Amino acid sequence: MSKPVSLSRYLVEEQRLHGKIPAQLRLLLEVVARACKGISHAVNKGALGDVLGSAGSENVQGEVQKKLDIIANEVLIEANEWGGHLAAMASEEMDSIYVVPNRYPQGEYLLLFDPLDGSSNIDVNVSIGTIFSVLQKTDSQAVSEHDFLQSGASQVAAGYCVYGPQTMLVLTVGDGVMMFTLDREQGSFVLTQENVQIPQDTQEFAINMSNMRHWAAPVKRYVDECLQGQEGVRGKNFNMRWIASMVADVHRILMRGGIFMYPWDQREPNKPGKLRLMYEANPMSWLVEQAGGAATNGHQRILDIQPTQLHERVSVILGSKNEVDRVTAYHAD
Ligand code: AHM
Ligand code: MG
Repeated sequence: MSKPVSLSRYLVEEQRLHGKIPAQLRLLLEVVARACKGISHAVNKGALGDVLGSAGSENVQGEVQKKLDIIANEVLIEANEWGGHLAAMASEEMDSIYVVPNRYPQGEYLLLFDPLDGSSNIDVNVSIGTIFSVLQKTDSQAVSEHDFLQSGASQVAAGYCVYGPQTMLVLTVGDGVMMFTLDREQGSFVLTQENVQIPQDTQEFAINMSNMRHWAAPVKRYVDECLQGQEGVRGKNFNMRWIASMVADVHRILMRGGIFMYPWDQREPNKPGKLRLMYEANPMSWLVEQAGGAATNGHQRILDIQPTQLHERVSVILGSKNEVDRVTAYHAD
């Protein structure tokens, strides 16, 4: 059996052999991975570490923060602020950007994250995760929120770490999607799946069906047709999964295909969707595209959306290409 490849070795080889990533980006990704290891330890402790339950505060989106949301946010900031590779960070749990303090050198990268996605699953021992996206600052002015407002197509790295039965880090630097499993005895992430590919077709969809009465017609049509099964226009039966952790739902889709939707709905008609563009939809969309899938908001490729706000929301349809194309076409009809 060939020797296991660690995340560090993978990144060094991406830097050295393929010229894909600069040294500073490699360092950044190593630090993010280390932070995820720390979050994984906290998640695993659960009630024994007094990390479960609500923190009694709300984030900028008016959502109740869990203790682990705040712990994960702090772990990511503390790990990343001193290394000299970042100019600033942005997070689902912080109202505005976090500029690297003056006492540390400033680098050229911008890191965005949802420190703990799937918060409603924290206290019930179901998979949750950290999602991250890396951008590059485009000018030499003092860093501001404006620097972050780049489309997802400008990302230089993106990924997530899922805290499930195994802790896995899933990464792209634009050279395919790689999956690393945390070896707890060695304390390192080991490459366990290379060049992940999502099957183009699927018989599995993921959507919160309780919102069905609020959906727009194209989404209703698509799901109705799936539910009709073999007797309907699709001529095949569909299965449904909804974990309510985007990280876990996207992980399943990367592993075996499927379509994930969190579309616009009439509950809050002025919001484009529930999920956040810059630190949820963009990194996941890039991973899915790098694995041969597709990601749209029903009208356009998510990675082409020009953000106007840090915490902007978006409608999300992603996964197996032929299914995403079908739902997108229904929006055009
Ligand atoms: P969060 O970032 O506050 O955890 O919210 C995002 C999560 C996604 O992980 C998941 O797909 C969705 O919210 C579930 O929403 P719902 O509870 O409406 O099904
Ligand atoms: Mg989230």
